[in-house]
Amino acid sequence: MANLNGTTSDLRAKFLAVYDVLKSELLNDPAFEWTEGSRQWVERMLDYNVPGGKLNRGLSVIDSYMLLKGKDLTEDEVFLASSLGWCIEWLQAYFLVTDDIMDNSQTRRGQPCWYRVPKVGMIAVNDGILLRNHIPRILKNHFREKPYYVDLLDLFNEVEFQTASGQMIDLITTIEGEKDLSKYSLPLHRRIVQYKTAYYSFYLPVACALLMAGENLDNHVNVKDVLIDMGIYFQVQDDYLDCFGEPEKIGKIGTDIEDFKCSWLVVKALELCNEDQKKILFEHYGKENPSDVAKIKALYHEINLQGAFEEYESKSYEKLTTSIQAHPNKGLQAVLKSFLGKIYKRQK
Ligand code: GPP
Ligand code: MG
Ligand code: MG
Ligand code: MG
Repeated sequence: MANLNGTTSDLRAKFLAVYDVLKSELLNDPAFEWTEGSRQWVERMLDYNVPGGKLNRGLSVIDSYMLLKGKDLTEDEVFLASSLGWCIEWLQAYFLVTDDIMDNSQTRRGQPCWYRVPKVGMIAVNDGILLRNHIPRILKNHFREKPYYVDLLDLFNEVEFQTASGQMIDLITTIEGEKDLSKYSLPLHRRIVQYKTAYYSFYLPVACALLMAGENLDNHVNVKDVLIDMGIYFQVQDDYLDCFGEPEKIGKIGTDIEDFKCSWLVVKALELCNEDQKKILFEHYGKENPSDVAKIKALYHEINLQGAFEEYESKSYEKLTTSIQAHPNKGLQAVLKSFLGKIYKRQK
């Protein structure tokens, strides 16, 4: 039976079962002399940070691989596609654990950010490094003999580099003493979110499925382009939800206004504001004080940013649908459509 995500509940259960297998292999990694304490630490850290999200990225690898093959997968193929899916969830856990420190965030997935858990603190930095190191270990355990092994390693390395570069430009626009709203623009926003979000969240799952299907990634540049555009739309939604989403639903409390982020909302606000409203923006954006944040939020309501977002959302949907329909390969069309269906008008 297909659930709202278009993934069968059976497949979701199989995917979750693979997490236990991978975790157990990592907790018995022969390259380290485990003790009771170290094993307990890593197990708790993994359970806290890896499986608790929407799992969209991970499940998409299985979905996409199935649509590319055009027939049911063998048990072995489901296991392998799930393992790659989990590698992306591990990558995501590594990014989120460290991003929450950099963004000074409070909560994630409805619980305190890992670094805010008592006795964790800055050990979370090393946990992030461990999460990142688990990925090539999982790949080595299950893909070493595959003809596409080198391409997989290269793919994860490229995408991690792109994400860290995007994160770098996300962060350096907020440097204390250099805060300047007039440098914020739609092209700068696009550059940040393309790199920090789109490659790892949208291109990576499909690229993993393409490699499993024996494809050469160089032949799929147009699929990549559509996925990048979808990823940009996804991060605009994330920026919108940071301010207008319900923390109970999105599982996190927004920090973009306090952090002086180059969010889609502030870029759009700069476009819509009159001179007086711009003064409010320049005076109160990027301050910790709740009364400054409240002034920015009131201004966002006054200029109907929600309406501007809804317009952006339907225009993006139309554009993406048109690009998907222009794609010659039916299997890939189905992959892209399934992705778009999962995120259109998301509330979390
Ligand atoms: C999302 O930004 C981007 C990431 C989580 C990538 C982080 C990359 C690193 C190399 C650490 P965000 O801060 O808007 O996400 P969220 O709203 O979930 O905190
Ligand atoms: Mg961030
Ligand atoms: Mg963040
Ligand atoms: Mg965000």
